[in-house]
Amino acid sequence: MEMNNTFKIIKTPDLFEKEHPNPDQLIIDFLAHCHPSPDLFILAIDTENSEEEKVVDQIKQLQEFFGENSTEHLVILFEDIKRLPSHDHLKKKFKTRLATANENLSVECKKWCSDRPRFVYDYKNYSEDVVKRRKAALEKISQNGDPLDQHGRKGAYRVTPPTSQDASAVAAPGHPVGNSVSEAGDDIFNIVLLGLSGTGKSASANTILTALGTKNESKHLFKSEANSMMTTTRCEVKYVKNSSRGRVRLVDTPDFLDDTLEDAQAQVDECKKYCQREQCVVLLVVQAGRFTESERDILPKLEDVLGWKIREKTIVLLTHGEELEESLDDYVRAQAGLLNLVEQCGGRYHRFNNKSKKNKQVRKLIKKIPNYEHSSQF
Ligand SMILES: Nc1nc2c(ncn2[C@@H]2O[C@H](COP(=O)(O)OP(=O)(O)O)[C@@H](O)[C@H]2O)c(=O)[nH]1
Ligand SMILES: [Mg+2]
Repeated sequence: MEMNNTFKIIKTPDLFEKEHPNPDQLIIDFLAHCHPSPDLFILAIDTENSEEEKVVDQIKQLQEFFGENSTEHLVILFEDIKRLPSHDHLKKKFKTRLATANENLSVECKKWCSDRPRFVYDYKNYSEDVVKRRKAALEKISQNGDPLDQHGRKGAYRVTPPTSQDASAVAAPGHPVGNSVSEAGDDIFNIVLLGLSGTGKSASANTILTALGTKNESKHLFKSEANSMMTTTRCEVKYVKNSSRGRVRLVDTPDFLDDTLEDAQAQVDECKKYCQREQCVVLLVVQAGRFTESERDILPKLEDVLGWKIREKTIVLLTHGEELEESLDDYVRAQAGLLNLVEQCGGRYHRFNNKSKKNKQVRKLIKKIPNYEHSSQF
């Protein structure tokens, strides 16, 4: 960030870390450190991970975090660019720059910063207010001598004090993004779970996580409890890579129709980011055997709250499926309110038994996702 011809360098932790417990916090911290906007992004790529599709994957993730035009303010730094002539077309495709790490880097960075208009982050994904509050909190922490930023604790940001020697640079780490091959457009498919408290949203998210994720990914489950109090009070996100095809983002949510939900608007805003994506399915979770009066008009109520017609992308997911004595079809048909809900969702419904470890129920669910055959992730 330019401050009277001085520069601040921010070395980020791994922004692409799939198992980070709170990926949004990583990005908010990043934005807080370089508020109002970073001037230059540096994506450092090591030779081992310089295959084109891995590089493209990271570029696209940066675009997802910081907007399409962020690549115009990006320098991709290779250990030796001369050995990678095939990457040259990336310059044109993403309007970005490629460079080799060398001792001229600081001078080069200055030049790169000065030869185009400033990058302006649009604060679409995260509100500027949240970022400013985080900025104030980080400043307080660093004044109090907390080692968070100063000593580069693993997973933390490292910020060099402003200096006129250094070039203005905000460095994104060159970290391999697994083996996922990126397809055209956004390569993440979003599965958003909505519904009343206690219906089994978190448990269902865990069933999917366990079926699709690697052993490691399935270790970090959503919190799901038999508790009449709301267990999930914030939107929570976890990623699974789902073999080598692409990533799936699971979004667990609190009960948006509960009047006692704190910070409700912020939670709704967070959720909207995911369910408004093209690549998205909403699972409207209902407990089988306990369809309540208040769930009769749950769909229009949720659409009202979210300001978005989710029904085209919604599957009604009936949990506690093992408790049904009749067939699922019979059960749905026998209840006018439930049948109406299912019909509003294009007739899509599915049964889950979250106490079962069988992956088949997840595979069958995925086949019911509208246009699932066009989703490269499955
Ligand atoms: N037997 C059974 N219990 C379930 C099922 N799904 C969820 N539960 C239980 O229902 C309770 C509430 O689930 P939770 O996922 O926390 O609901 P949420 O508030 O919608 O996230 C937990 O005790 C779960 O173990 C299911 O399919 N079968
Ligand atoms: Mg929950």
